[in-house]
Amino acid sequence: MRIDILTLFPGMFTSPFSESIIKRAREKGLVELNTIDIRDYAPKPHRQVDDYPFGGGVGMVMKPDVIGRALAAARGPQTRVVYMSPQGRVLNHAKAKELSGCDHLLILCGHYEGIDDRVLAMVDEEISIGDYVLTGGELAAMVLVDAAVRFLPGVLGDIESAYDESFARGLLEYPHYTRPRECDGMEVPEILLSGHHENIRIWRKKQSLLNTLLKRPELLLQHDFDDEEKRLLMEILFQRE
Ligand code: 21W
Repeated sequence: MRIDILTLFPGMFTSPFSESIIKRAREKGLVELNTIDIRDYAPKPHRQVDDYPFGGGVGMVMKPDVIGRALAAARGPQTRVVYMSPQGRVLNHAKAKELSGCDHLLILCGHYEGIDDRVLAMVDEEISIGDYVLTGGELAAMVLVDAAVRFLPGVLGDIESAYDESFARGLLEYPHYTRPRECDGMEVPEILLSGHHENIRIWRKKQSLLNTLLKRPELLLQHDFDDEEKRLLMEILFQRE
């Protein structure tokens, strides 16, 4: 997979993409990551990338002609163009997975107060990372890249990818414990020490449901319950064992 990021601040991406799992994925050739400086497509001598808003108002607006040239130069025959925007659909597991299937992803980051609205006609979709205001699209693009790259085959080890089925299943994870058995007076649940794998599996499934009910109840509304989950949820709700 190739990912190109169009930004006025390519330097922001240097260390996040040179550490840990993303670094390893690049070294293995699983993803090719490039940043493209939008300013390279602004005409000399001033290299102006933004201008005053028509109709007046505060702040500057990024110029559509400059962005258009940068997009055109980076676009290939199979390119998916995403614009990071607070007005986009909010990123989730399914969208990250979908984008990880693209051959070529081109991500546009805005900065300053915004971008000329005609740029929307040049992109496939707008994606937000949540309902809060950032200073630009760069951090959001890093979040999207991180979430997508970890879906690429070979990026995560066998163990790490086995953990992954939590959001895929639409529930939160069950709680994890390691040594010591007692920490600050808090014990590891007895069942995890029992060696009874089937009971542990069921306990974890129930904890996963309980966790979701308590922390993210809205996830349950969309969840497709299997029979065992229905039974365990009944046990939780009606205190039956
Ligand atoms: C913040 C851009 C506010 C536009 C004209 C004058 C990308 C983001 C961003 C930003 C405005 C994402 C205006 C969650 C985010 C991003 C920078 C609005 C008003 N127009 N996901 N003033 N939150 N943010 N401009 O902020 O680019 S994805």
